[in-house]
Amino acid sequence: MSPSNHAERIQAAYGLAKDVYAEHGVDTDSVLERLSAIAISLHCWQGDDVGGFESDAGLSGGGIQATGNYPGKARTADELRADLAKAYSLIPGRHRLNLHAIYAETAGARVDRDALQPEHFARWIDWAREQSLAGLDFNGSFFSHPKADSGFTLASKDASIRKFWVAHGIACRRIGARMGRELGTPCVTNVWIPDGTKDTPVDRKGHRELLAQSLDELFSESLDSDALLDSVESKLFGIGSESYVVGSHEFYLGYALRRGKLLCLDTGHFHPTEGVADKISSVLQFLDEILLHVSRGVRWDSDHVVTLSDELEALAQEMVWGGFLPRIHIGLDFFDASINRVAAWVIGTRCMIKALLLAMLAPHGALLAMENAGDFTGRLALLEELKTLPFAAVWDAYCLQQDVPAGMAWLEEVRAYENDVLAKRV
Ligand code: RNT
Ligand code: ZN
Repeated sequence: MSPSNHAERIQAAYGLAKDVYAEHGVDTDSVLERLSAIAISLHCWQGDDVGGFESDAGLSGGGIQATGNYPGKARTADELRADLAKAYSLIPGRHRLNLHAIYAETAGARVDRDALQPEHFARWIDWAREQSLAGLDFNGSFFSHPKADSGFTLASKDASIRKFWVAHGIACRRIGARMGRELGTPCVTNVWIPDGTKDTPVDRKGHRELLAQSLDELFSESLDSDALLDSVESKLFGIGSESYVVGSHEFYLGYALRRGKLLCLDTGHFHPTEGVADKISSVLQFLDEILLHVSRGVRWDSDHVVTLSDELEALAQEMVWGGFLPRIHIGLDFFDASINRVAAWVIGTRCMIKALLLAMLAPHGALLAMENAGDFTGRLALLEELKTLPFAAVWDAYCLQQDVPAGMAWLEEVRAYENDVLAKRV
């Protein structure tokens, strides 16, 4: 089919779909306009398996693991930027980039984590501007480092280890603040540490007291919230920290509440049947804002590429139906090294956007009226009806409107990029 026929077919299908949704009281044009204002923060680390550019060693320690050896991973910051640019060009809307400290550019000089400066991210900031990204977010990298080899960082019983990582956290906040100031949108700067133990400890309390102290020192410098938002990320367990994780959910929920920080909820960091969707309207009763790390755990916190699963739909429904979008920073956190990495970004991000679109296309007012009237039969019937409304036509129209490939067409572009660029990285 010629491109113009293709576009015509999408427009025609959209016209019909628009009528169907209108019958349910939903204005698809205004939904698409609102959808285009939602920025997702793409995690840079899908592009190189969380390796960073400090050394050739790549990911080590920290209890997180990228598995697979698909060819073509980014080896330099320039390669990573090229891959990201390709991914952004295939994703509808204007989005953000989430960086980690290990992606610093130090012009060949060895700069340890405690000495990182905003200058080491100048090229990323310039590039974000060139690409008209919606903003940058940032993370301290408290893993893949000799000073994290004991399994403890901010909660270590060794004062010199804690001091080093506190200094890293302080450096990262300054970097985040610079990003936020330069781009005119607050940089969410996240702290996740791997601290924990393989086997049952006899002192759980000591490390938690130390973590609270270290965090207080790390956050002691007051920086403008127009430039920087701090978040803290909990975890249930990791490889090598199966029995005890210092920064548990309760720890950080309490810390975020008491200290006015953002809580980061990673969808892989809870028991497998525990849904993060249900937590949103609970924690947002008491917290101003949260950060999400949207991931897909398969049997464990495996960080698979996000797909359009029931869990993802539930997450989007809670954000949209609860009116919480202005208070939620949506970040992605997955890393699959067994498939084309650009495709992984594109699939995961497009699925996140699809889930938001689906939630926005639902006649929530009508559902709520039924629920409030005790009409649970009607609620169930309508919820199921919504699943087979012509969503794909609206999605394709959105892609067309945003000037990115509709349907599967994006994959051809990724395949061409693989042939021309990725396959040559040997
Ligand atoms: C680890 C956390 C953390 C990392 C990234 C690289 O379990 O989810 O967010 O995945 O920061
Ligand atoms: Zn995470």
